[in-house]
Amino acid sequence: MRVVATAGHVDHGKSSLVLALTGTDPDRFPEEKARGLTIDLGFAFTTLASGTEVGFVDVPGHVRFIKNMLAGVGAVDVALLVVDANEGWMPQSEEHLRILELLDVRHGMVALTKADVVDDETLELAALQVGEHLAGSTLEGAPIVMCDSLSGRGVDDVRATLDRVLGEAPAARDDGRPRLWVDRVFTARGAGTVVTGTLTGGTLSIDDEVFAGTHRARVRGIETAGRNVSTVGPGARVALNLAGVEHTDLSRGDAVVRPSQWLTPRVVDVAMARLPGEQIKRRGRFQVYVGSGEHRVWLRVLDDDGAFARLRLDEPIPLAPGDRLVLRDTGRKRTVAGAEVLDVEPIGRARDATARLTLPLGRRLVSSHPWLLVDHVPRLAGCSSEDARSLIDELVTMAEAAQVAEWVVSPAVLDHVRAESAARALEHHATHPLDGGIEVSTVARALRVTPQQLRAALADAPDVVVERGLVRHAAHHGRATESPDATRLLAALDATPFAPPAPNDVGVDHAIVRALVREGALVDIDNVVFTAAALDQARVKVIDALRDRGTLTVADIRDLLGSTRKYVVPIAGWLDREGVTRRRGDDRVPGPRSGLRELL
Ligand SMILES: Nc1nc2c(ncn2[C@@H]2O[C@H](COP(=O)(O)OP(=O)(O)OP(=O)(O)O)[C@@H](O)[C@H]2O)c(=O)[nH]1
Ligand SMILES: [Mg+2]
Repeated sequence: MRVVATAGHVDHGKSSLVLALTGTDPDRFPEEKARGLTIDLGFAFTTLASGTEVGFVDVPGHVRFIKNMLAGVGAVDVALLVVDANEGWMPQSEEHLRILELLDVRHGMVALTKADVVDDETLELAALQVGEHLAGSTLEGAPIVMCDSLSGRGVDDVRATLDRVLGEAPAARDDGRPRLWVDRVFTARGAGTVVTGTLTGGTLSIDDEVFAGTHRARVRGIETAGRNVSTVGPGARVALNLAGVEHTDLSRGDAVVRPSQWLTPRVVDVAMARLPGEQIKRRGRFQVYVGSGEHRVWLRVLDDDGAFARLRLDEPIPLAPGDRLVLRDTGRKRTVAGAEVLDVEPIGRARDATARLTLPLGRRLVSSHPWLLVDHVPRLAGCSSEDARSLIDELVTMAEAAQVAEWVVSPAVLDHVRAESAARALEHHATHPLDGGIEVSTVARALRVTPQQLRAALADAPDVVVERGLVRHAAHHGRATESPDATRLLAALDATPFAPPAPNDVGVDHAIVRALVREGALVDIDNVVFTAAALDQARVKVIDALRDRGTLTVADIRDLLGSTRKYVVPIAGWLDREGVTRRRGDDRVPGPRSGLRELL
């Protein structure tokens, strides 16, 4: 299905043409029928010769209802511009064309209606005049077809031309991120809440969990062109039956989206497209039209040329880069500008924003998000996951970003983190030569990154290593054993291994003792420090003696090691804990780890 919106000045015959094309009068309200004036959006369907199904959104032409016109065209990319051949180009012909242009509608046709009330010459002149007005717009060169909607003359030509235009217009994009801008909300007997709208960006299916406005809901039923379906793709007129939300909770302008696929910003940075001759205050209130909605915004121009602005919305709505907005000056009741959303998560001060907004999307995201989560890219870029992947790959290929674990970072950020980590590690090694390095969490905090980010950044860093939760410089080994103090201490202890002097008496700092204990060169047993080698020797001597004698007393061990009780009591306790010996009364017998299985 394709969706086509009408456009054009009041009374030029939009609704009559939709009726002639579809057999459905799009004017739904008695008041509209009575006055012959469209007030609100109307909807109708038909199938063209090619088999293309078309959903029409018929908009009002009267300037008083421009808000409804904007709601109708917000999600549509093909237009049927209607011009009365007799009256010719009128103010809302112009304004509607400008609006279509600001919304970047690039496909469409013109129907010159009421061909029956003018002579051929007037008709030809009208066509020429319309062609001139289209020149330079996004609809330049669009086909112009004359018709009389009352008698039906030329209506087949309109159909055939529309069929051709739709065939040439690209199909609605499917980015896997459906968004339905709600244009009607009502309750249907036995069904509950129903919303209708134009679906873009992706597919919706029955049972999908969605956000409707700010409410969680579930899709209970889907109707399109009068048929119940279980799933519907982008570029269609859709009615959704929603469970879990009251119709009073929703209104025109809300969007139905899948959870967590969209950011719902209150502040967005945009590129401005001012209409010719319109001036825009540097700061001020405007009405902004997005999708099917009208919102109040506070606008602040960001640069001297007025090319960029920051908009503060009065309520959050799901937006993404590329979304088009229309700005109207409420005081002067005029459409003054369009805007294209560039940044849905503006970070930093407004006056710094311009430099970034001139960058292409990928580089812009990397520069505004120092640690950009890969999974966050579709929301920030307004694209599918596949397109996000290509965007990142391209940045990496162009050396404009690197991917570390699940993040995309600029080379500058990565270099900074690596260089700072190396510098901090070196600094730490200088003051704590015995430490293996500096805690990951300490460095992370100092560099304002998470420990996970730091680890990821350092994983392939050439001169920094992360080991046992510590960041160390690759050139630093941090082995206390290799320091002169350590060598001196170990030599002093080895001189009388089973009656070692206290490290204090050797004049060695306690920090070195701790480091050596950590590295396994020393063992601290109840505040008596032995070398690991001494304890190994003690183990061997005790096992040998047990093999000969079966049991040993503390006094036996003392004699065996040529030491005193002061040292032997801790050694015996250590042997027990190691499982080399086991206590039996005052005796030691072989323990489970003595290797003396025959004596156990
Ligand atoms: N003779 C003639 N009259 C037409 C034709 N098309 C529309 N009309 C008449 O023009 C008047 C306005 O037609 P509508 O279709 O309501 O015009 P509209 O553009 O929908 O008007 P709004 O929605 O209010 O902007 C009606 O009285 C129609 O009967 C046509 O091709 N020939
Ligand atoms: Mg109408």
